Amino acid sequence: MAAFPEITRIGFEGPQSKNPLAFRYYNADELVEGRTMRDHLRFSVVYWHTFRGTGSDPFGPGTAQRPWEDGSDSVENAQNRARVAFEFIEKLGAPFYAFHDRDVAPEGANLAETNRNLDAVVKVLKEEQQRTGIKLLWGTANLFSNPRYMHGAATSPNAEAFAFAAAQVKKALETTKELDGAGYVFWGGREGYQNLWNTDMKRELDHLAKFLHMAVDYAKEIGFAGQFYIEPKPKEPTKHQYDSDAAACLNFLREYDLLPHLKLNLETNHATLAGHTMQHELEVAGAAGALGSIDANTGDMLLGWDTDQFPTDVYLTTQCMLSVLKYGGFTSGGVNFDAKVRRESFEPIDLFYAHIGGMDAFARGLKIAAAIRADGRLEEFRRSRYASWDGGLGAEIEAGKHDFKSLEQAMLRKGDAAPNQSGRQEMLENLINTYL
Ligand code: XLS
Ligand code: NI
Ligand code: NI
Repeated sequence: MAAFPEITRIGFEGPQSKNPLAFRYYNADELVEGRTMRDHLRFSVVYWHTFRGTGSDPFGPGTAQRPWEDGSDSVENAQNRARVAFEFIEKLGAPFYAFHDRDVAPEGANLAETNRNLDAVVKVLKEEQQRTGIKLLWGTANLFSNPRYMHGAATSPNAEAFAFAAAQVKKALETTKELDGAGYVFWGGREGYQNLWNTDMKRELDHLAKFLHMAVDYAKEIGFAGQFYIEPKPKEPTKHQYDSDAAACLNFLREYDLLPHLKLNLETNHATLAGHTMQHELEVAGAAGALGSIDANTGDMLLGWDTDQFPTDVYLTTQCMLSVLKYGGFTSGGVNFDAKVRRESFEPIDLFYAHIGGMDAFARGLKIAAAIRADGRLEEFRRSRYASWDGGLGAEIEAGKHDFKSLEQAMLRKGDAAPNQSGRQEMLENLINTYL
């Protein structure tokens, strides 16, 4: 029996449509800069929020109505849920999904049983992928919910917690390969600290690097060619997460010779928790050649935690897509909705409204970004702002023809630097608004 009998397939009806169950901007086959919107955006539905979220919060239990759930933690229920998930993703028209090992299958009494449970559900996921053509954007392991990971996983002071996490990631990599996943994500759930009195930070970071190297080596061994990502987040659940922002991740990866193996999976709400904009994080990653994928969501300025709301702000999605296009577009990555419906939006149909809104916001962002690029005035302003580096002294400095002494000579001769030009922030903000 269908879980969403009232929905056939969400279609594109154009901006004039008044149908809340239709796309007004996301037109999968439409070409933007010579590439389909489907291929530009590579939308992905997350299993954890969309199919495991209950609507609970720290102040009360779940509210979500999910009539297909039988209320048990059985493998059968998990297999049925997997079929429902694919019904949803297919009707929505998203080409990808993403999951943690523990989202899809229940834990057993021990590791062996847990692995068997996972295999039993992965069998269904594989069938459903084949039936629908929906692909796995990335897999990951949940190394943060089980109490064994209370002090962290790869950074735990308990060596056997590290070992268990290694076994879990080994299996998750095998599973991701089995499902032909395009990538694999490390989000350091509890890889951080609550206080430094009990923490050997250097040793924990060494362990984290060792863990990631083991993952890279094992992927090579089994022939998993998907892209690895690390997902920055500054805090929550720990006070300080080691992967705190894009720059901290890049520094860590560089220090431990991991940069060739991992790109970044950037999440909007994590960026803002870090005190940055998503645009900042995208530019930091892009400049390092490490912009891999995005977890598309948004926080709430008036709530201080990772609220994981669906992104609907076109200004935000325009910024995201400008950076993504600037750095050549997604290859293995995509726009992964790491977002959840609000506790008050408890009906199954709300899952459709939420994803339609996010997809349309990104489709608009893509089209606006492409228009800004085609128009060229923004880029031309930015380029001309650096004109002093294109010839004369600037070009000589860039070419390595100067040192402090020669520059002192040049400025002694001139007496002062050339006058500055206006940054024109307001003019540029006005320009951006003309495209919206
Ligand atoms: C949590 C993270 C998590 C990762 C995957 O805040 O966003 O959902 O994306 O482990
Ligand atoms: Ni995320
Ligand atoms: Ni998050």
